[in-house]
Amino acid sequence: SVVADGAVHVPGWLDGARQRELVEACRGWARGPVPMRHTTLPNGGVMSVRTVCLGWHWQPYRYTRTAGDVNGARVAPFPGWLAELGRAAVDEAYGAGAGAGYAPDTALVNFYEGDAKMGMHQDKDERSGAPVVSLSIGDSCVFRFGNTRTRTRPYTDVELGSGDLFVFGGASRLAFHGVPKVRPGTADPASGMRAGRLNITLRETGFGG
Ligand code: MD5
Ligand code: FE
Repeated sequence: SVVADGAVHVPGWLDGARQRELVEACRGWARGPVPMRHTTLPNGGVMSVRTVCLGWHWQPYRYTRTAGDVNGARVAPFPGWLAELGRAAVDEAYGAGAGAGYAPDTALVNFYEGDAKMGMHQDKDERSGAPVVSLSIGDSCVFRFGNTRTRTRPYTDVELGSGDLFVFGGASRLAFHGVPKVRPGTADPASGMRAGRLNITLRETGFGG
């Protein structure tokens, strides 16, 4: 369903087998070369989610090839099959053919465990206007989709479940958003997640090379 201009939610887009494949892949990426970790913010705060990146490493608030804030290693490459999945996702959300030129070069994998959440923020460290593709697996959550002006109301709360696709493009690309709550124990075991919520976002950094 269309939540706002350019923001499209497709519940249950990933089948169980695809979810389990992604969970397995994330388990591998979480081990290295850059281990999944809680990101420390410049103000000294520590994010409650744990994150691992592919292609480019996001450290607040820039993209680098090596994880200077973790272990200095170069991040794992962004796999071609994940870009292909991203193009299929954009086709699904915006219509056949819409994904043809989509060339994501980074993925942020966020793992929400316990009472992990994410405060309202904008994603504006990318230099590309291309959409962000978001895939959710495991426990369901409340996703708060806001506006481009403030981190407060008006916003719309959307329930995201396992296998859901959300694409944020156009006017919604720079909207404030966050995850105020994950619902513990709601993961379908068929997703491959025993506990917690996994979110994979595909992005174009616009940095090239
Ligand atoms: C999550 N992750 O569920 C979300 C999904 C992040 C993050 O917010 O930055 O890692 S991505 C949601 C998103 C991306 C770009 C634009 C908008 C939402 N939006 O306009 O609402 O872990
Ligand atoms: Fe975000």
